[in-house]
Amino acid sequence: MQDLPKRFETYSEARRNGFLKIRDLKEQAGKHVVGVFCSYTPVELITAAGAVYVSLCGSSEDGIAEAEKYLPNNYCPLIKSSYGLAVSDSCPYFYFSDMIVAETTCDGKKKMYELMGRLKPTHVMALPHNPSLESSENLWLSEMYRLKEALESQFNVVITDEDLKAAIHQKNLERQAMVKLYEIGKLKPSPIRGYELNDIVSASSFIFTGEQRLALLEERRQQLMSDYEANYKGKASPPRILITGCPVNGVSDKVLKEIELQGANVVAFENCSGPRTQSDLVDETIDPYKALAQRYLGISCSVMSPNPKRLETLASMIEEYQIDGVVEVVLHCCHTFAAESFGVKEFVRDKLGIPILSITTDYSMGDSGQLATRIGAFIEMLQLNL
Ligand code: BJ8
Repeated sequence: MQDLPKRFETYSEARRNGFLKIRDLKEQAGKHVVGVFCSYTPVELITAAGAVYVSLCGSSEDGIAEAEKYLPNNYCPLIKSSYGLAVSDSCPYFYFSDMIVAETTCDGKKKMYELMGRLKPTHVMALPHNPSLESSENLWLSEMYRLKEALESQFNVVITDEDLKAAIHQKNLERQAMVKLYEIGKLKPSPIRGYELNDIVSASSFIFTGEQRLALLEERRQQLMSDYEANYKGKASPPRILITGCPVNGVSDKVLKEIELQGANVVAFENCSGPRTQSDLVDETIDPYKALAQRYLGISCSVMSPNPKRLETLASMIEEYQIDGVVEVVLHCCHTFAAESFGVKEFVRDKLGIPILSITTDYSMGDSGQLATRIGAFIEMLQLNL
């Protein structure tokens, strides 16, 4: 087992150190590595195949210029960054990946995966888009079996039901630990900045064993609880912000950090950095493949249509986290989140009566001044309302 880091590393530290860990896992422990891009990936199957998984989502401008040689300019920055880093051999995690597991989520990603298949063995799961249909669940169940076969054939292993059940159990424990960490944000005032919380969640994807992830998440949660009791309890809370929309790793400095620099606190995430992707467990009492199919089809990303669960989740999180304002982040050219923006604003502002700021942005810093002005005005308005 690798040495446990003494504390939770920052995202950039974890990303840098993770590269050495993954090299050792491959070269010394003989582990296979699977690159993944999305919360819909049933990672338990990868673990059950004896492999480790690593997120390959691009979160910086690096790679975008390279990607534009192959993909249209008007693609979302997450897709361009991910592909650009892969095709230019600039991402060590892509380099060490033996196989990519991806899904037909948005149009941009699924067409990008066709090109990625030229670089590495790429297994694309056919994700159905209407989660309420019985036929969707049947299709998604058959995709679980197809992934099992692909992993078995790629790595020359057999995935037993026992292996899979053990992987499901371990991942459920991690999800529960992650949700308990997110729920620190329910404390008022919260003892953690949203910028750091997002950093912890992102950094945890560069810890490659479930036991280590679990131990560090629990340790950080206990530190935060002690900090709350000693330094925060009974004090006034700054305006409490919920983030919704696209993944924010590539814009965290100019959005999350800026919100907190200007005096508010990001306490909740209704996106892929938050409990949306963690709170539902995989049912350990039924057939493991059926349980995986049901659980993963229940994720309320905007690639689903219709997607009523997102609004239900927003309503319950706004109440549970005592939210004063919502900031919606849409990455340029992300059609699914952009199209849901109208309904999200209507629901949050008109139905729930909560102010909402909608931001459309990309990974460049060119609009950071303009965003700072808009965020500042929004927070000032929230402060007046408190
Ligand atoms: S489950 S949010 S990780 S699809 S931002 S690439 S949707 S054009 S990242 Fe996502 Fe899975 Fe959904 Fe989460 Fe396309 Fe939009 Fe870009 Fe996106």
